[in-house]
Formats: sequence, structure tokens, C-alpha cells
Amino acid sequence: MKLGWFSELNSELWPGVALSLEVEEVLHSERSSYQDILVVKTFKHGKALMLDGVIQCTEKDEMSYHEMISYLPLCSHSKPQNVLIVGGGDGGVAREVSKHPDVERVTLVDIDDRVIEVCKQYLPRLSLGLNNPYVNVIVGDGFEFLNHHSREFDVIITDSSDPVGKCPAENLFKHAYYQLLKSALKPGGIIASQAGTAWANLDQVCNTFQHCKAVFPVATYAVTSVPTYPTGQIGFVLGSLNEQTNFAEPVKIFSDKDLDHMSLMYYNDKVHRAAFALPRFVEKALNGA
Ligand code: AAT
Repeated sequence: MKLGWFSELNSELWPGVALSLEVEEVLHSERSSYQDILVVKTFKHGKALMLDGVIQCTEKDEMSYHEMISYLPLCSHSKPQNVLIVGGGDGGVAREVSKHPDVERVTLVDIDDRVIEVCKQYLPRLSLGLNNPYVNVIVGDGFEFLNHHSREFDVIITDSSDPVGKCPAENLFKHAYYQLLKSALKPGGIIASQAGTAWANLDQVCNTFQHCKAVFPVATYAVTSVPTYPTGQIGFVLGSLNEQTNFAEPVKIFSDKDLDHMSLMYYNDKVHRAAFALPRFVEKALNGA
């Protein structure tokens, strides 16, 4: 049975355009201390999680986002043993990071325990990433957490919601956050952060890139396609403390056999390189940032 359509309306981040998903059933709806949490069963995209009316993931295409935000930084590091995830309470990034053979420890810090619990209940294909014994899940603000950690992590992945007005993710898009990321990394460490789409938010992309570039000797921006995110595309900023890092050329290349074994559906070394090929208008905007 079809219940109606969910439309992702956000006049601040993607004015004048909205993606809609046909919904069969509302599985869960609540207001947590931080945000509105909604889980629906869609007609064609499996189950979907929305926070404050913004699509966070659908079962159909979440692998593109979760594999890319994980493997672009992990495969650019020669030995990513200790990984921090900020946000990512659904478990998708934790699931991917845990598959990397060099990773020994994963810490995940999400501000909202209700996102974690709701995803455990309704999105087990993602939240299985949180059940891994070497994933340590902490409920707290990522900004605050980083304030108390230095020279600890090889890779830090910020899988954060969008910076809309006064929201819990607001601080994760500021210059001060990038300084904290830098000091929480071990020498040679690498970061990747959700950075929005150039089609709808070129200014936001440039601001986030600027923060990254101001702090890291190597900084860049990469994109992937996620059909149920605004404009069908999302980008990440990547920063490295290792001056030799060339993000567009992975230092770790998995064979097809490895990728099958790890159940990767989107990422391979060719997709990795292609993620850094940017349209001219984006390249020009970033060069001016
Ligand atoms: N894996 C794709 C889903 C997300 S969810 C982003 C997570 O960031 C949410 O669980 C939210 O609770 C958490 N979060 C927000 N602010 C903070 C904070 N300050 N500290 C820690 N966790 C935080 C990303 C979706 C991207 C959507 C693109 N349009």
C-alpha cells in the first residue's frame, strides 16, 4: 500500500528543489533531545532514515556514501590502525571501516543515542557496524570529544548531518573543528568530512574546503553519487598531515577478490581516482577558496 510522498524540503540548503520518496509505511517517528527522527519504509528504496526532515540514508543507495567516505581516506593512508568516526550513529561508516584489514580500533562518537537505538531497531543492515567488538560507541558531541584527545587517531571520518541553522552539527563545519581534527591525529594522519554538494551549496563546499586547507598541508574535495541526496551528489573534504599524500592515487589497492570478500558494491581503485575529477566550475571555485 502506498501512503503518500515524503519530500525533502529545505529552503536554506537546497532552495527551490526537493527530492521525494514514495512511502508505504511510517515505521518510527519521535523527537529526541536533538532532532526529529523518522524511519519510513519506502516503495522502491528500502527503509529510509530522516533527521529534521533531511534524508540521511536509504537502504538502496547508502553504500555509495558509506563506502566512499570510508575508503577514500582509508586507502590514502599507509596503515590506518586507529580510526575515529564523528556522527555516523546509523552504523554505516563503522560497518565499512571495520572491513579494512589494517584497522584495529574504531571509536564512534554520535551526539544522539536515540539515532543509535532507532537504527539498531529498524536498520540492522547499517547498525551491524556498531556490534563489532572492536567498535567503541560513545554518546557525545564530536567537537567536545576532540577537545580531550590529541595525537591519537590515524584517520578521522566526520559523517555528520548538514549544517542547517542551529543544529547539533553546526560546530562540525567551523574552522575550530578542523584545528581540533588536526591535533587529534597522529603524525601523517588523514581526515574526511561530509561537505555538501557543489550543485546546491557551492558556498558551503568552499567554506568547508577553506577550513580544511587552512589547517592541513594537503587538502582536496571529492564527490560521489547518491541518488537520494539533494542533486544526486555529495562531496567530502579530505585533509592529510603527510605532505606526500596524493589523494587521487590510492596507496592501498584492493583486488576484485578482496572487494568481493569485503562485500563492497561501489568502491574500487578506479572509482577512487575518478572521485577527484571535478567539473571546471567546482575546480575554479575551490581554487579561489
Ligand atoms: N550515515 C549517513 C547519515 C548521516 S547521520 C549524521 C549523524 O551525525 C546523526 O546521527 C547525528 O546525530 C550526528 N551528529 C550531528 N551533530 C553531531 C555532533 N555535534 N557530534 C556528534 N554527532 C553528531 C549523515 C547524513 C548526511 C546528509 C546529507 N544531506
